[in-house]
Amino acid sequence: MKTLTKFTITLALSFLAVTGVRAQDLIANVYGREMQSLNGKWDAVVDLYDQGRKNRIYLNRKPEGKTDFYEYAFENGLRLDVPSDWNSQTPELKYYEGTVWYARRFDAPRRDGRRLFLHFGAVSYRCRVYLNGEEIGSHEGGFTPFQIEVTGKLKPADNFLAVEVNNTRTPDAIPAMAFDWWNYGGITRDVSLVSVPEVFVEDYFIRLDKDSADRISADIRLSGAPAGTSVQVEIPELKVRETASADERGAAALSFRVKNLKRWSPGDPKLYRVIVTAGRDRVEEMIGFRNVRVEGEEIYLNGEPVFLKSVSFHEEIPQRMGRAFSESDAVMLLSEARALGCNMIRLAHYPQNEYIVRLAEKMGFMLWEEIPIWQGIDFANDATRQKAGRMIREMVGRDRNRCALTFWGVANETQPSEPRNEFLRYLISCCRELDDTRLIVAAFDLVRFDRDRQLFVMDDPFIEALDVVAVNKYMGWYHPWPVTPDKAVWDVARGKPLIISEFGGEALYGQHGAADVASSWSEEYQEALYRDNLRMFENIPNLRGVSPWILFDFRSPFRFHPTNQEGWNRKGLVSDRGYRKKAWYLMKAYYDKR
Ligand code: GCB
Repeated sequence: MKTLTKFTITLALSFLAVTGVRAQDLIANVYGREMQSLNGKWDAVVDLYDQGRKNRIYLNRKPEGKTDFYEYAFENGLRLDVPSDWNSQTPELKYYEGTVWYARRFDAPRRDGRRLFLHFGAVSYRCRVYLNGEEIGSHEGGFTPFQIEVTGKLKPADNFLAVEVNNTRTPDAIPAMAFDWWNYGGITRDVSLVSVPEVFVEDYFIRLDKDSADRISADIRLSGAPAGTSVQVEIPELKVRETASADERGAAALSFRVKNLKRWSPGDPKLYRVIVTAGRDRVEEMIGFRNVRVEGEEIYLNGEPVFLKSVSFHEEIPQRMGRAFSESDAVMLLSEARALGCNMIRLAHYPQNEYIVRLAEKMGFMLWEEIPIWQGIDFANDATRQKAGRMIREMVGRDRNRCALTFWGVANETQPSEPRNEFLRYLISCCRELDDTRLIVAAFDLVRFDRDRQLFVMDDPFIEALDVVAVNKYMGWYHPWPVTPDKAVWDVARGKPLIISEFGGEALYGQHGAADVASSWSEEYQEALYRDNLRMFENIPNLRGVSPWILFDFRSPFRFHPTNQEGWNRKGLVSDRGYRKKAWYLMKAYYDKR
């Protein structure tokens, strides 16, 4: 009995230790804090048979006696760049799905009165983190950040940090077993050691109230602060300096009116310097203010109806055949979207790195952000639901101060079922709990042509739970036209705004051929298909935005054709080498006219 109790306690404690990291609330605006970058070359060990944990290689032991030996060493072996995926760094890892250990050493000179957190922008897909031989946390989900407090755990010099990263696809994961993009593994985003005072501003949510052009609300959460600690919010340009006291949980709320506020919009992406102070902590960042709402079939931005001229891209630099991770990568992706004339980006199909989100906001793109609930998700699995809830909270928590964020996407191409409905309702409630100012959207692929009514229709009662309905529809590519495009009339989700969140078809850049045969994979066919779809859009009365699939050709194991695809999805308006295809010019002309 005693043993059992001890065992239970040990188990519970180890569970706590492992999940402790998950419970860590995110520190808002990590890039606005004092931090030491841990990016750079890390040592790496490829662990195909998952032997590393059993052999405790994170201890990085060296032989001491004559008969002492260890069958590993981190030094003098593979070196991998962090951040980056591993697949693009050496040919042997191109298709690798499994475990890779990363390790590096770093110094952390002692400073009294500071708390320290390891911050990972993203690790794909799951990981365990070990510091100086001790497991300190774990995380699942390849596209959202996490942090682990390491106060008191660091030595002034030569700390050994090891990360066990695994990107094996599993049925209970998000995404699950198959998805139409590359399964990049690795420490794919920035790693840093964040330093804050003992009492610090852990999180804040500062926004314009949903229905007011001049009332700002600020919810602030302090860490380590006694009740009554004073919190201050300043917006110098608006002559705002407001204070409040934190309660016993460290929470403080403010609500105040401002004069002469210029609201953020794609045409004028105005941002204000906002400073939050509490005790010795002071954090600042650029924040914009705007109103978004839906009424009937209209989407309003700052009280004006808006049409979404969107495009999607993956977090990938096609020319490098690897994940995008830096600010200059963000410049490349977003410049091409700007050239196309877009006012919005659908960040497909997962939260992309903060450089992209922050630069998009500065450049004036509205954003749709989603977690990878992409077909094939195990909706009946409670553990998967919990995972999705955590993921969506991490996404909303990271980006809710970005006014460019207009839509939280909860799903892409799901089939109706009660477990699905319950799962998605849960995700919506997670979003709304953290943020009641955005619109909730999901993309469906269920639209069909009703021959009796001669109309495109969709039956999925779940749309009632959404602010905006989105449809992926590949007319002319996956679906033959049942009528000519001018007669293709839609009666879908009437009463709500509708977005065509994907449409298009594949073309190999530089391949020319018949404009009327998909199998030619020609630029001419893709261009004709775009022309037809744009014609059909005139017959969708509640259409409030379109988002072609996709800006760039992207790598995908779904795509086997040996000459036309070679492992690439060729639906890009721009080729893998960065050349614009004919359809790009048509889309550009359409956006210029709207
Ligand atoms: C879709 C998916 C997208 C795919 C695309 C395609 O409906 O949402 O992720 O890449 O179709 O090219 O088939």
